[in-house]
Amino acid sequence: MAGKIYRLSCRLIIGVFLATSYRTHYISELSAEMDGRQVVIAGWVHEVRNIGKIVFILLRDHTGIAQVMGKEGLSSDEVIRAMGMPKESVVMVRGKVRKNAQSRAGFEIIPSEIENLNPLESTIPFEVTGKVPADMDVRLDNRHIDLRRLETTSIFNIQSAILNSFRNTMTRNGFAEIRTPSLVEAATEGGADLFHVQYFENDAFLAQSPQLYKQLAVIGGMDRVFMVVPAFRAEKHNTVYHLNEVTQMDIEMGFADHNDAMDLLKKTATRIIEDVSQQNAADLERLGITLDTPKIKDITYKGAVGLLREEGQAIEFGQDLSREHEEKLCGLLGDLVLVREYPASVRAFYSMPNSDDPKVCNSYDLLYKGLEISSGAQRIHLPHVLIKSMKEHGLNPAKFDFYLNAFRQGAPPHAGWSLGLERLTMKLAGMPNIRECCMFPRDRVRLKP
Ligand code: AMO
Repeated sequence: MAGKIYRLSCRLIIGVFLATSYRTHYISELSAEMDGRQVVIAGWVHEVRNIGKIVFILLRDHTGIAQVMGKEGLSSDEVIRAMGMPKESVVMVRGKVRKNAQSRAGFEIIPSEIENLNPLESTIPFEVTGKVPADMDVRLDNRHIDLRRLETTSIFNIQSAILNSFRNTMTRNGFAEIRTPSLVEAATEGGADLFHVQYFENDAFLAQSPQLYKQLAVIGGMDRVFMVVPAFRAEKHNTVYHLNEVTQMDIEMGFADHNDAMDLLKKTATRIIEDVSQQNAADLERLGITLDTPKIKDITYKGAVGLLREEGQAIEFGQDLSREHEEKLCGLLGDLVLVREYPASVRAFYSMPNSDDPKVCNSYDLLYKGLEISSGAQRIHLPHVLIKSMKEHGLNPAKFDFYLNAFRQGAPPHAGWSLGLERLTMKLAGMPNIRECCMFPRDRVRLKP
């Protein structure tokens, strides 16, 4: 990796706005064509190399690594002082770009000044260079150091591009971004997986999703809304696919059914994959990922059960799909699979029963590379059907008075879905563990940093 300059990532579009008092350029903006140009770069000492007569620092910012020669420009005292700086010292380098065909990037920096901006007072807990691989828990305990690894930066560049693509697609399709509360009085998804909070004299919970609120916005006439929100799941799982605080990218649309929402989900998922593969080419390359945009295969839950049984999997109609089933379906059908019309018993209470087959509801999940990344449904908009479904799901309708009342006051048919940001990042960045794709993950045992 020494001396390698990475291509500009999608975040760095117009250099002129990015200069600060401490730098004129990001490292990825430098090139051999700038031979002779005075520049100021800033970042961390990645490595100090002393090869006989040649001494140099590899300076790293979040865009790449540059070779700063220690032999010329500075006096020998200054060189020695600079070379004595431990790895990960935070420095600013003034100097001149010099074309050098022998350097991997085709140029190097001849420094006139190397300033240590804040001398290290404590040792760095692991090697940022990756020469000595660090355990994931050690990296997560020291996330501010882990983020200095260019691979980690790439994961979050990809995540940023996903969010951007989602927001752009929604805005282009006439959706308005809204905020919904995280403190709620009752479960938004049903079930017992709730974090309890003492809310002054009352009990409250952290929202499992923005579900009820996005529906209220549509009933309120906003028609097309989207949101990016934290969702809190008190699930006791300890798997590589579950977090206890996730980020959901949700939408809800009025005067629409499940088919309309599924069409938009397919369009959005495809668009995100295309955008990431175009805009994050350098990040994907750094992570060793090749992305293609797969065609989406549709299958009903019933069809999926039949297919899985043919393949010798033990599954009965009425059972939810397991992780193994999801992996198998993607193996059989392709990277992107939309499974539709699940049995009502395995779906949330607000899912609309199917008019042709009351055993199933107008719900769907999108699987990507063997993992559920999204789920959604047409919602029940008829109050008497909603009350019946709540009772069948073991919920007390009295707890949902604000929600139920809305359905008695002119609620249009509506539908929506939610994409899990960290799961999607995980699959696009090719990470085996979801914790890698959440900057500060919350799991069964992790509550800091
Ligand atoms: P659901 O509960 O399926 O649906 O959540 C939507 C998406 O969020 C992600 N997700 C998770 N990711 C990691 N760890 C978890 N514990 C976790 N829980 C959920 C998944 C999932 O597909 N209200 C509905 C959506 C809707 O119908 O609009 C809901 O929240 O990627």
